[in-house]
Amino acid sequence: MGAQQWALGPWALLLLVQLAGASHVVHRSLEAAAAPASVPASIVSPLLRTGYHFQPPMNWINDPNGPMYYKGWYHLFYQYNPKGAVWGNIVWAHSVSRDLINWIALEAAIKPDIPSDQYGCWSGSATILPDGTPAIVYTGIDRPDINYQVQNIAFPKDKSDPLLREWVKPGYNPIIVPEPGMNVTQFRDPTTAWFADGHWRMLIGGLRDTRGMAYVYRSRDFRHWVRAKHPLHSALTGMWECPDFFPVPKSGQNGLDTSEFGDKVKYVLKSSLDLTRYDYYTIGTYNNKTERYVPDDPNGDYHRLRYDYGNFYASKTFFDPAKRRRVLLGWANESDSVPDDKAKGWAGIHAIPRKIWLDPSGKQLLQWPIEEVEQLRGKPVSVGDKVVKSGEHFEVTGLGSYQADVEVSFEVSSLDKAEPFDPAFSNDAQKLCGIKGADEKGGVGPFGLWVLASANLEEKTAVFFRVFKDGYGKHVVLMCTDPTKSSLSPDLYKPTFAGFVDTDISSGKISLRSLIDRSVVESFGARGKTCILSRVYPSIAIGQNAHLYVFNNGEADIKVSHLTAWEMKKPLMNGA
Ligand code: DQQ
Repeated sequence: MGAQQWALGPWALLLLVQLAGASHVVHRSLEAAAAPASVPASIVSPLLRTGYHFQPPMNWINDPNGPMYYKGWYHLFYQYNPKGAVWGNIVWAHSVSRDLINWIALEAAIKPDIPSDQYGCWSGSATILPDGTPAIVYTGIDRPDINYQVQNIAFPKDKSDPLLREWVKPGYNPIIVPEPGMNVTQFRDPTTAWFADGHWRMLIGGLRDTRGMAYVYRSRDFRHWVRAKHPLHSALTGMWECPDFFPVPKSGQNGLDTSEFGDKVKYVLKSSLDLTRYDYYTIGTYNNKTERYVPDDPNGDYHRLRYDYGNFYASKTFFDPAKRRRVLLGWANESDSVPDDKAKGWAGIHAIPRKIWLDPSGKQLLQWPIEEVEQLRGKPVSVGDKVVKSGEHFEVTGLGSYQADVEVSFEVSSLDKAEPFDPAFSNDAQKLCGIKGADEKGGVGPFGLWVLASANLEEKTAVFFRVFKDGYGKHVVLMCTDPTKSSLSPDLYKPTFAGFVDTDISSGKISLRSLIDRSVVESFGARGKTCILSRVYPSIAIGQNAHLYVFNNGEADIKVSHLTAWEMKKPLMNGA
């Protein structure tokens, strides 16, 4: 597969094929886009550009790279095409922030300018060395004909500059090259390094035949690196892009520095699967003497757990020493067409940074939008103790819900009507949700939110739960985002996304939070147990024409115990 292809992902590829030759894009002015609700807007409407999710003023972005905290500033680098809204000409663009929400764009930090990165500066990570110096290790492409991949290092030119504006690449680059016999075009994305037993270690993603690999490299001086005999872990999954490996405390919500060890710690290994374009993780134990990582769940390698069951890829975490938390950043691609992206002049956003920690069960991570996003909340609109009977819905008014944060607690009147669960779907929430979408009447659910909905409900994106009962009397909770009715615009990829929610619903209670941002719906079920990010492009329900509803398409009544919704302000966003 060519680089351009994997950067786009299978659905964009599908669209590309379908759209070859199509020229359907009409650029509309802001006023036209805000025209009466009966006039559908083009998806290139500026009203569909996100308001508070991370993005540069224009052009293509993909993976977050090298996030770190340095001298009071958060630094975020990201894969960026300075020349257009499609993948290519990749540099490390650079933005800084005091709070991970308001961003200032700086000059690109790492650009192709040495022989070992002259055809591209691909993904990588930052490590803060013991004397406080940040080191960036990234993948360089050094041949024009094939994507031959080597690893390079860069350091700040001036460590006293808290904004780290300039980076230098020592003459001894590259620091790691693939060995004979290795797949040289599938060898990339070094992780943050960790230190133990007198050695630094870092992982590099790779592929051996069809086996995805996390190669371990060791160094005493951070300059000379030697591959450990065994990979940290591998599985028959295809290429592992952007591996991430970090410790989490067994209890509590704090994060840990990547070099912390001990009995009170578990480890998380994440790989971004090139074949599916989703980020999967396992939780396990790591022995830094044998250099082995063993997932707790013997079936973990079959990739049961995902950070996000929607559009979220090539993510990376970092330890934030200022708030002692681990923060997760991820890329969400567009799900419109390439011609549309070119007409818009931009493509790609990052999810709202999420704090992550281990669920008390030890079986999964929990995720929650960082608290700093709450500074964008305007006046709250609240609803309490409202019953939504079978087949009914109500509108939440009093805010511009096209750019909003909504938190809702539901209570199901009775679980008796839960539909039987077909175990054939145990590993395929997405298929189940595709069959039983938001409009398919159920027993307990579907209930949830219709967001970015038009007044006549012709357009709407449903974010909802549906409860089943398995053969052992246990309830199975499904969380879905159904965008099949999200837009009247043609040529959009509109998959239903879904994940199971490992929660005890016997009390009937479950919560949902959705961050709505014009063309993004980023949702957190059961306080961060299951997350789904979707890109949607309404043609009517945009700007002030977007409405927010609570709906219940199940037989059992549900109650909204509390709902609070806030219109969200726009932060500083890289000068856009
Ligand atoms: N994106 C980068 C690669 C990485 C991929 C290139 C993942 O380094 O494997 O832009 O999206």
